[in-house]
Amino acid sequence: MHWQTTRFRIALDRVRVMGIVNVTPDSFSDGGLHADAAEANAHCERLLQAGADILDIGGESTRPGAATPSADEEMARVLPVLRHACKLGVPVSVDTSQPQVMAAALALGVDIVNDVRALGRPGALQVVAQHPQAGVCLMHMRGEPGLMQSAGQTRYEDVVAEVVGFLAERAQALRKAGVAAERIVLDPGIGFAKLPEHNLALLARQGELVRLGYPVLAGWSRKSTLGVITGRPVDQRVPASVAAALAAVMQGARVLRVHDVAATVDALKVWRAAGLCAA
Ligand code: HH2
Repeated sequence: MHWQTTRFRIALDRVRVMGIVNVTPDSFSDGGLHADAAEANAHCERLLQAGADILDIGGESTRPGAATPSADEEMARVLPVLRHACKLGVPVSVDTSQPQVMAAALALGVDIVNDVRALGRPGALQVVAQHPQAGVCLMHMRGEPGLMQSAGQTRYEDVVAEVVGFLAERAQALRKAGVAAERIVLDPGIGFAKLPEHNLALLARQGELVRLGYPVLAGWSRKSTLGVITGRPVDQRVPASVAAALAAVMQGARVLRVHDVAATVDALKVWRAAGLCAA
């Protein structure tokens, strides 16, 4: 199994760690820490030293209630950092939902479009489909971040069936538009319009998503469900995040989107050494 992207064909026989670089003033766990380009560039390099396989760079916070930046504002945040990251020799992903930002990032040579709205904004799918081989991560969410945790958006009959059905449809729409299956990765969207019990059901039954045949990306890092389970604030969720990441691997995830790269890489090394799975 592999993930075809602009410059790299990423082998997924080994679990890959995607390090998060939030170039935002307001992200839920690290808002403002890497908000200027020089600091974000330095963070990219730190994550690579810690063992990240992929860098995921975003300029919009999707925490509940965060303000949506304009495309121009988002581009001013991320393009300088993407330009720098593309010189570092690893696959680079842009975390965005705006077609204009996707197009500008792909013009720079960025490898992957990671969209929490699964290319749902008008024009987004076309931007990715027109590119010959950029990778794409399609994530499940309902509504918009501002209101996604409201009661209407978190009511599910069967959350796993709905998420799997939604992602299957989105992947099919991309395939119809000419995007090869090997370019597509799916993500259940932990914490996006979901209560803790929904996130935990998606972990327990992640196999149903894996069975669609696309690689699965899991994003549990520092999320609030881990705070609910452990009673810990966001800056004390590293052990819980690593445990959740390993549980996701056990359930078939091949890419882990994380803030705490070194801790995750160490945990994967122990799993590999023990021969527990093809991690
Ligand atoms: N989670 C966040 C952002 N982007 N992309 C994917 N594919 N999967 C995720 O689970 C995911 C994501 C939220 O985390 P973070 O980037 O740390 O926070 P913020 O959105 O506040 O910047």
